[in-house]
Amino acid sequence: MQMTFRWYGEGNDSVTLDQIRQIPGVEGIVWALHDKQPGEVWEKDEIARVKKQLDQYGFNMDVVESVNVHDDIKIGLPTRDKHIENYCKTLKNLKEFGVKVVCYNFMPVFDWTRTDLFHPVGDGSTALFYEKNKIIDDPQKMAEYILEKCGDYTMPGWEPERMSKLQELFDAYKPVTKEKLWDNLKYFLEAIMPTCHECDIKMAIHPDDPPWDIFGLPRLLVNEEAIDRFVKMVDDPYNALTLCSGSLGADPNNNVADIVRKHCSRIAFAHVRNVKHFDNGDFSEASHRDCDGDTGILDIMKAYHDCGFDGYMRPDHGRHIWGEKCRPGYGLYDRALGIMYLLGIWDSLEKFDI
Ligand code: DNO
Repeated sequence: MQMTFRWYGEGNDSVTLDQIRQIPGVEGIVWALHDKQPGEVWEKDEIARVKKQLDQYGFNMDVVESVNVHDDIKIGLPTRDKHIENYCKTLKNLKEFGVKVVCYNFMPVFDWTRTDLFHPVGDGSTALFYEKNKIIDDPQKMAEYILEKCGDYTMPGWEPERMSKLQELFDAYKPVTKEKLWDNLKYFLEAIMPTCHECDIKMAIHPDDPPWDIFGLPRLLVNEEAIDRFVKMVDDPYNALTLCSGSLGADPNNNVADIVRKHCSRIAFAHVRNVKHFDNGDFSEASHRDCDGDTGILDIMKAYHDCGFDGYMRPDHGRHIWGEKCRPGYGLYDRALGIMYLLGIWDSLEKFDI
């Protein structure tokens, strides 16, 4: 397993590479060109600039999160082929810099969705929170809230340019049923697989977060059955998974450790995050410590270890602690604590025969 840490880039993150270097065990930075719109080609000189920054600290740039997929591809419009061609150009440019895994998602309109980005946990810290009753019929209000709370930082998937055309986007997705979305995902993957082979880059899909339909939009990667379907649909080692324990774990019916055991060979990238459920269907994100949530962090780490997982891993969202001002879920302190917890489990599993 190789431990990594997500960083949004110079001038775009409250956390610095210098700080990340001081967290034990981090080998690589999970990065992206966050100013790129979905569909734009990532040019070599732009990638080289990031590489130079990471090189100074000895970090690898093996994992990109995300190269976002253009809505035309998800909707299945005739213009998708042009966007797929651009996607392949980006993959070829990334290959020049040794990138091995590209994390992406296939969620319509929104990326991950929460109703409160700074919900009090009760101990003075705050965490991302999902209140089921708030996600019913007003996506515009939701988008405005997210954009306002993010302040100067643009959240990937919530780009103000896209959010300003929300109604248009919803209209464009109207004919896209769940089955159509599956077809469009298959079309995309089959079109890019030859380039992935040529470039030795695994495409690692991120599950839908939360793992159910929202605002009437279909969502695909929501449970074990859907993941079974996904890996069989394009049965190729380069068609891989970003297994996000927090996304899948938001549904108490999902057993993430079981999914790890079943699909470990197809998991290229592991996001480890803990979630606490409430009886009414709400959930809150929690510290990485097993007993602080319901995701089964210990079982998940044991499953990865038992399977000999040799992919990339990162702590996922943290709480906001010690007064830190940061991107929602992406501060330094709680994610650094998370890494130490995950490495503590991993090192113990390595050393003792448990
Ligand atoms: C949430 C992230 C996601 C992820 C995208 C991948 O914090 O894990 O936003 O980066 O869904 O495209």
